[in-house]
Amino acid sequence: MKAVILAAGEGTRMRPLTSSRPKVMLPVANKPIIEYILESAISAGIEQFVIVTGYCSQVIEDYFRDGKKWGASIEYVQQEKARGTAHAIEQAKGHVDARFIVLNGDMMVSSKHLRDLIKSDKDTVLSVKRVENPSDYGIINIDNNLVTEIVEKPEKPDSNLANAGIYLFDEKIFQYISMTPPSSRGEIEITSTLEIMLNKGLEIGYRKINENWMDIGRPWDLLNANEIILDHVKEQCHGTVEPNATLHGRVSIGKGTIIRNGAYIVGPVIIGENCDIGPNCYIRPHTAIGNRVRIGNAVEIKNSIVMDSTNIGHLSYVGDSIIGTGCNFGAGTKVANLRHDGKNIKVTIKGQKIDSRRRKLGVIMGDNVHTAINTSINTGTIIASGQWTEPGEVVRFLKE
Ligand code: TTP
Repeated sequence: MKAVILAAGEGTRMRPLTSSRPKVMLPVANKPIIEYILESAISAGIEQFVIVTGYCSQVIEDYFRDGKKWGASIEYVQQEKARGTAHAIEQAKGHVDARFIVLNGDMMVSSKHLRDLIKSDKDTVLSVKRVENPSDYGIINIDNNLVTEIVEKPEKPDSNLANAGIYLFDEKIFQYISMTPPSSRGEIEITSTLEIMLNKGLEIGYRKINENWMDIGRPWDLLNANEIILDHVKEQCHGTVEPNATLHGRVSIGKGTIIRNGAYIVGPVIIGENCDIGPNCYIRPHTAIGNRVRIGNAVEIKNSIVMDSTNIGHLSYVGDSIIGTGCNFGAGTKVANLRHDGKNIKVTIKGQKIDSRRRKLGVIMGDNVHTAINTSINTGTIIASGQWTEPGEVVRFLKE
């Protein structure tokens, strides 16, 4: 059986992290989100993939190429414009067999669930996950082992089973996709297609996900996923650790990386290749540092994702933050990650203040940002790619 992975969306809610890459290529514990899905599907026995690409498609193709490195074969189809999930699936027509699975490229799921899904005897099956905040999801109502209704983000949900973005289809789906009109947000959505099928009396089955499932839509979801994945990181060292550096717990160190004296690292932490860490820095749990990163003297960093080729050279604090590629922190740059009143941190996403449901959240920084000395960054601030700050500047909420 083949799997279709939907990876054409930009991930507008992730801006500015998606300024040079699609959402599915954002790193969690130093690997793109989509790689976890691919690996789960491969463990479930799937060897052939169709990846639907669009926004920044080259980034995906350059990384996965023909898939051989993963023991799989990957074909790419283009969705010219992100016109919706059903429209994305339609691009795979002619590239799949009679039965196939579809996976959103921006979530994580276990191979066990995929193995169970593949075994289903129904032609159309949705994966559902019990969630605490059903109003944020497409909610599935059920009766007698069948789906009866799909309601997008209901104000008063009748169930807490969310559509997990993982489906089993047969070729009939293309016929119903071609009948699907654009939704109120102008997209040809697979949930609208499924509603048409329900109205026509077709049976849609569902399968509950009993293991971990993560939907990664907003920047802080990356931090939540990073924490969960790093909890299973393997302790390994392919670099050099100077004799007076201290490593506690599980720390993974990549090839060509040097950990200098006085560095104090408490795992779970992953550090990529060719990094220069220390002397005298403090790296705390749940931190993922990409390749060619410099973390210098008197820098403390915790629970953060730092992407490739970024320098945090001296006297800085970075907590609960996501830092893009090629950034440079001036000496003394500090990131606030906790409000005085301890309330949840809100972030402005597409012009709206959204509760991140996190008490601790620092900065979401795009690529190639340069902060000048003594820059102070407030909680939940977004800094657009390519921005520079003035010495002593205080950055609040949004810098574009
Ligand atoms: P969404 O999260 O609904 O959309 P998005 O990735 O564009 O993100 P945002 O809402 O922040 O702009 O997409 C779910 C999955 O489907 C995701 O893996 C991207 C993929 N997708 C496509 O491949 N084509 C599309 O036209 C759309 C809308 C999504």
